[in-house]
Amino acid sequence: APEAPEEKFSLREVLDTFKLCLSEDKEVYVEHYVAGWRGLIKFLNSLGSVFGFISKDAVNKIKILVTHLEGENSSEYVTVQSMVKYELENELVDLNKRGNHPESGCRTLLRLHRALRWLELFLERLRTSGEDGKTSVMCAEAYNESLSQHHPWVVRKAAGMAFCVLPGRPAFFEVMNVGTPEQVVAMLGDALPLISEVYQVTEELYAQHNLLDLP
Ligand code: 1PX
Repeated sequence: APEAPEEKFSLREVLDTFKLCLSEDKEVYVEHYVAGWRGLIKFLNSLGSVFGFISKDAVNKIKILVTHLEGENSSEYVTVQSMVKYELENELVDLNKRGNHPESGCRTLLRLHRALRWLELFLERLRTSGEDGKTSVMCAEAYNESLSQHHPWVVRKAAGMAFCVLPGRPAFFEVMNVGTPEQVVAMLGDALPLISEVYQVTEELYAQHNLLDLP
């Protein structure tokens, strides 16, 4: 086959982006967090249009964060820590019910943060699965343990239907474009602690400020 003009996209590079997310003093850079999600969405889109409703929502969330990142107060949005501080001090977050700030950075990032927990659980299952492991089951279990708790019935139903058409483990590993199954497993082993740390740091920050249930 002729050489593709653009290098084929590998999930390794995407997960590597999460390495860049944490600063030395454990602050989370919004820019790299967003970049990580962009790559994941690209991967999701390559799995087919059934996942369109999922990627559409994620793309919307990313757009909101980019608007903050590039807006007139961009310097307040460098890290998740500075964003939380800035938005809380300036009353830019709807804390108890939806109101004037449906697009706050805090509530928007929280949605991706919850999805990051799903990703962590799913990747851990993929990493430890056997050759005949079912991606749809791994995905559903990870979802039920995390994100689903924040979703209404219709969304859970639609998500469940989408999971059913996930490719099997071999094809799934193939699209990841990382190499042999052994290399995929090794790559996941490297990437997971990073994703997990980004998740933990964000989780603690949100817990400290009572932001885990933002409407
Ligand atoms: C090797 C594995 C890599 C897989 C990469 C897949 C990337 C998945 C990206 C999922 C991003 C999902 C963001 C969802 C944010 C959310 O929860 N939004 C809901 C709440 O938002 P609101 O503004 O209303 O408060 C919103 O209602 C969501 C609607 C869309 C349905 C979300 C279903 C999420 C399922 C996640 C699992 C993805 C399955 C991918 C299979 C590989």
